[in-house]
Amino acid sequence: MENAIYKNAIHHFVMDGEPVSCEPYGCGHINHTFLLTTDTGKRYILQMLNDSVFRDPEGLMQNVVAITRHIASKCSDPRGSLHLNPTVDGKLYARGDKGNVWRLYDFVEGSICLQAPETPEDFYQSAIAFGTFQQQLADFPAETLHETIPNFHNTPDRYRIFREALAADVKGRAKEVGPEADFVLAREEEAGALQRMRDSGELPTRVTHNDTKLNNVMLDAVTRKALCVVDLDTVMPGLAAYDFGDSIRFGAATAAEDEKDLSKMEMSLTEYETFTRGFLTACPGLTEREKQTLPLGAKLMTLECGVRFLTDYLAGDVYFSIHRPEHNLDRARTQFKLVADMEKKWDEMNAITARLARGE
Ligand code: ADP
Ligand code: GN1
Ligand code: MG
Repeated sequence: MENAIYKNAIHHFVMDGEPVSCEPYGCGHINHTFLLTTDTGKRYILQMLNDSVFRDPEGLMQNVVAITRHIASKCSDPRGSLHLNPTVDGKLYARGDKGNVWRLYDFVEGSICLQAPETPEDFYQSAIAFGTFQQQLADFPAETLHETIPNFHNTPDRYRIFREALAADVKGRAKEVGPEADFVLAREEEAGALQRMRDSGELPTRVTHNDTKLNNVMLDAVTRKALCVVDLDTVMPGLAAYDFGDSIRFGAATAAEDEKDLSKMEMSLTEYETFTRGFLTACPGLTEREKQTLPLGAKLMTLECGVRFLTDYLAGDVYFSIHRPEHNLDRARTQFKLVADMEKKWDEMNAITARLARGE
């Protein structure tokens, strides 16, 4: 632990016992996450926030505190909400010696976190987790939240940034991505549909998580029931279709987000139905119009994520962590394959959603 980057961060926090180990943990693409264990056996999640992504750590941490308190007030199980540990001087986060922002959560004990559903019930439980999250925050004053990443799911704005990266071509990679760029640009009109409905007020603004990957859900290790959701950095005002859609993008996919063999990548209609049933059960207050837009959320969140991966590939891999040179390009390709598959299954996705929305 002597020379590690967290060395000067740890001593800022109030904790139970003395740290004995601290290891990199999880598969997130953005923050640096460590599992910290003390000599009393207590475990914590220590995180260094990615401050080039999150420019307002103070506002972000105020969001996290307000949201976790609100959720904690609504559930009896202490594992139903994340618990932040303050610094010795009562702050929500610490600054390391390089100015980095660090925070310390209790580890959610007796839990598991999956990269892909092992059973349909796991995916159903993730729908319960994200649906419950949105339901619990239905009475939270959304306007008091800081916008931690402005325009996060503003798909037209993601297109604007993509076009800029394609034109700038700082790494000379544009010549490698012709088919992918064509795929993106051919869908530009439809890509703006949710944003137009948000701007016109046709869809209500809700408090949304905005990063509803399966690996941001904790399940009980024994019962495998939903416990809570983690990764609250992007909780902001948004649309129900964002949270629903991003979950489908990641969890209803038949292959990993970075699978190279695209023939393995499809959107499972069975998983789609499973998730939709869980989400509508846990979050019954959606308007009819919101329910109708859920399939669109799945398609557009997937397209948007592919656009973001492709943009990052063009820009030289400056945003998402990569583990191989073409990682972002591989990720973009899986997302476009998924979008194409959703286009094929579009009528079925809508029929399933409508049937479940009618309670059948
Ligand atoms: P990132 O923004 O990099 O995705 P996350 O907050 O999602 O960071 O954390 C990365 C991983 O660490 C999660 O996918 C989850 O497996 C694990 N994790 C995060 N917070 C906790 C916690 N409080 N208890 C247990 N595991 C956690
Ligand atoms: C990032 O932080 P993580 O790994 O849960 C990203 C999401 C993307 C996702 C793609 C703050 O999520 O928006 O959908 O990667 N988070 C941020 O896997 O940009
Ligand atoms: Mg995460």
